[in-house]
Amino acid sequence: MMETLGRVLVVVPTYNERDNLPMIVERIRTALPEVHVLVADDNSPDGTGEVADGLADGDDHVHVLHREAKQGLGAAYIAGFRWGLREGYDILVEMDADGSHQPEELPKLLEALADGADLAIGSRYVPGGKVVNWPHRRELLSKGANLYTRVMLGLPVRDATAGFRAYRAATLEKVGLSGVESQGYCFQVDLTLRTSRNGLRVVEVPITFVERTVGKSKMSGKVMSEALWRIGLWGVTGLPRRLRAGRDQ
Ligand SMILES: Nc1nc2c(ncn2[C@@H]2O[C@H](COP(=O)(O)OP(=O)(O)O)[C@@H](O)[C@H]2O)c(=O)[nH]1
Ligand SMILES: [Mg+2]
Repeated sequence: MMETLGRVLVVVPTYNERDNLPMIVERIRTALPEVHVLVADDNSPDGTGEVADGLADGDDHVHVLHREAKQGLGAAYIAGFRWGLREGYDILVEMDADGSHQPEELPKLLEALADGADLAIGSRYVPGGKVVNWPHRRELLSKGANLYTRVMLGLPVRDATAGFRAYRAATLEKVGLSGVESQGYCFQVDLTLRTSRNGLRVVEVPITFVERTVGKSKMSGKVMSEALWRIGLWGVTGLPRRLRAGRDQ
């Protein structure tokens, strides 16, 4: 499968993940020894960047992108994707550093790409998908965000906010990253919408999301309010298109 897919880069964004990073890099490298890893660190005060440098020193499959300051998950991914596209990778994967996304499930996502998907989403909300150890209110927030997204945008995706995904380089090139303004977690919805609107094939693969046991979540009020207003705005500006599409059916 890996021969048909080409070179794979797993982008791992980090902010204060010093105690998680060695574990996740080790698990990625063991699950799929061919893939490369890019840590995109926002100058974490806890020294995650130096930990990443140490890992890269001992392994030519590990790379580090040092960013100046905390600018959000979306901004870190855009910088990581740009780096990967420039370096000629064929597949770009998103994965959290905290162990919530299990590297052992990555082959399933890559298989979906090998079977013809342009974007494979590791989904918690399709049959077979699961969430382990999330507090009730966090699960409600995630399900509410997905419901809001579906109502606003009419996307045929159950888990549009998911952060465990694999893109073909060609998908990102077609979609274009220069117009993406989302800084926080709504970046995930933004790229799902752009991929779908470009007529590309989005496939959801069931995964088990396991809540972190080490470190703290970076979910914040700022992240939530950005998602709320941006998704609302995309919903309103995309309405004429949805009405036209409905009439043409
Ligand atoms: N570089 C960077 N990484 C971030 C930022 N915000 C979150 N992350 C990383 O994104 C991943 C998911 O964040 P997390 O806090 O676990 O979110 P949650 O799982 O939704 O609670 C983790 O690897 C974080 O370190 C950011 O502003 N910049
Ligand atoms: Mg997490």
